[in-house]
Parts: sequence; structure tokens; C-alpha cells
Amino acid sequence: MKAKKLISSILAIAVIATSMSHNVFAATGDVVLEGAQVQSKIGGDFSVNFNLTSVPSTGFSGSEFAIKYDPTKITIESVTAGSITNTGATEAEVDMSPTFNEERVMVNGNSLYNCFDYNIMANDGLLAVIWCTGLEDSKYWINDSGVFFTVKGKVSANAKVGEKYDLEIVPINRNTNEQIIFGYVENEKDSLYTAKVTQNGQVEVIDDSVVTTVTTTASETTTTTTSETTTTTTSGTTTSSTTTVSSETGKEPVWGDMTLDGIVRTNDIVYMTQYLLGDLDASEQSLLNGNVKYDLKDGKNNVDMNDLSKFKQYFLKVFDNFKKLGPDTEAEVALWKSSSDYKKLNP
Ligand SMILES: [Ca+2]
Ligand SMILES: [Ca+2]
Repeated sequence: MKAKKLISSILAIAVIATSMSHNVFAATGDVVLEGAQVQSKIGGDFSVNFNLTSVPSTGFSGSEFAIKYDPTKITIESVTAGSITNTGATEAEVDMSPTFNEERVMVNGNSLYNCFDYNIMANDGLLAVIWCTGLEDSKYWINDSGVFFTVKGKVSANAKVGEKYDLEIVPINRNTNEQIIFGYVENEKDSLYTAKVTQNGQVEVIDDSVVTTVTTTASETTTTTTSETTTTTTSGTTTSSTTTVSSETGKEPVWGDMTLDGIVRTNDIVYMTQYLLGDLDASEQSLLNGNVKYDLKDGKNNVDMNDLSKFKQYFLKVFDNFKKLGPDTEAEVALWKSSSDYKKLNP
């Protein structure tokens, strides 16, 4: 903790020096991502590991990014969390708040709560992945290098021998996010690492009469590969003014932005989970923004598991069940318009 405090003060100075907006801190260090490059044949199975080859010792409590692929050439059938995600966070959260398992919050169809969640958008050729815990004790955060998750799938019949199909590591694009996120929330402040992709995942289609087995896995690849380094994100530079103004609903807050930095990203899920676990007292503005499944309890913004569920769906781009964060159904919009928060924003 001492080290973190020291880093925070150094960063505070750096932040002032670079006049970064909002209360987002650039955490020191890079998280380095590497996809495995494997071979398979037409109609064959493949298994690609996505590894974190460098994780700062403080670790991270929230992460989100996506894997982009050509769905006409390969299909993704399953996604499995890797060993470094076994921090005990899921179990500890459920211990603290058993309703996490009783109320459905998972997007991937697994009925039990897990810090790891994903969504395969087969038509778009996109796999979105998040891992986040609301526990403030960093012993539950991910701070190891190793397999983050494994993607299994099949090479399509219309793939071509000799071609290579990328599983490209990209941000989950939403209105307010253009970054691959690794970060944590401490003392109610966002801290983000810089994410670096050294190698995308790849499936090379081979003629099965020549070679049959899968080759390199990322964990076996050592330090010699320096090609194709893509720096994918820089911290904290994204700014946006996302106050939605629509003729139908009037002025609205930045739904989802519980950390009050104007941007909606994984750290807001971390913050919401922290709140649900009783780890922090959120401000009234934060609770309003976090009331993404809009309802009131005793006249106040009610942030509960329904909000977490909808929030995760939003992050993983499951858009079918709702139109937007915040008041969505007719009843919710009516409730929102009669609220004191609405009247403050729309005098
Ligand atoms: Ca935020
Ligand atoms: Ca709610």
C-alpha cells in the first residue's frame, strides 16, 4: 500500500504537469498482451491463448477489450478464463454478497456469477471480454503473467490453405471508449495502465497432408520477437462530453459514469461492484449515473444487481435486451421525468 501511495503522489504531480482532464490517473507500467499464433486445417479446431506477458505488480481490478476476427473464415465456439484470473475474487465477492449468485448477472449464459464475462458476436466477428472485481484488497486483483483466456473455435469450410486469419486485439468500441483497458479504482479514483499489444492471435490454415499439429503457443515464445509492436492505448487522453440531449427525454446525466470522469469504462463497473459490496459510499451524482436500470427506492436512485447486469450487457455489447443505459422502457422514462434529478437538469 505504501508503494501505491507513493506512486499516487508521483502521478499526481505528473498529472498536474500534463494537465490531464478529470480525475483519471495514469498508473505506472504497461500491461503487455500477446495472442498465440497457431495452425489448423480447413474444418479443423483451433485453440488460441491470449496471454498477459507483463502485469505491473500492483495488478489490475478491471479490464476490457475485444477480439476481432473474420466470421466467414473462422468461428469462435468457447471462451475459457485462464489461470491468472483465479485470484479468489469471484468466490470472495459471492461470500460477501450471496445475491451475486442468486441474481443473474452473467452475459455469457453461465448462471453463476464470475468476475470474468464475455460475449461472442458471431455475426459481427467480435468477441468482447471483461474481468472486473469490486474488491479493494489488491490480493484479489490480477497481478500475474500468464494465460488470461483461451479461445476455441473452428476453421470454416471456405477458408483457404495458406491464409492467416487474425484474432486482433482491439478496444470494445462504444460511445465513450476507444481504449483497451487495464486499471483499478483506488480511493475512488480511476487509474489506468497503458496496454500494449505485441502480437495478435492468429490461425494459419495449413494443408493437413503436410503438418497436422498446432505449433507455437504464446507462453513458449520468448523474448526475441520484437516485430509488429503496436501501442494501442495511451492513458487518460480521451475526452468526451457525453451528456445526451434528446427531444424525448431532455437532458440526462452520463449514465454509467460512476467515477465521474465523463467516460464510461470498466472502472465504472469496478466502482459499481465496490458499491454493491458495501466497500464505499457513492455520491448522489455517482448513484444517479449508476442507475443505468432506472428505478427509485424510497425516492432515491437505486443501484443494485439489475444495474450491474444491464451494465455488463452494455459493456459486452448485448444490445438486444435494451436500447440504452438509463431510462429505457416507457415506465422508466416516465419515472425519470417525474424525478427531482430530472427537474434539476431540466428546470
Ligand atoms: Ca467513469
Ligand atoms: Ca437501478
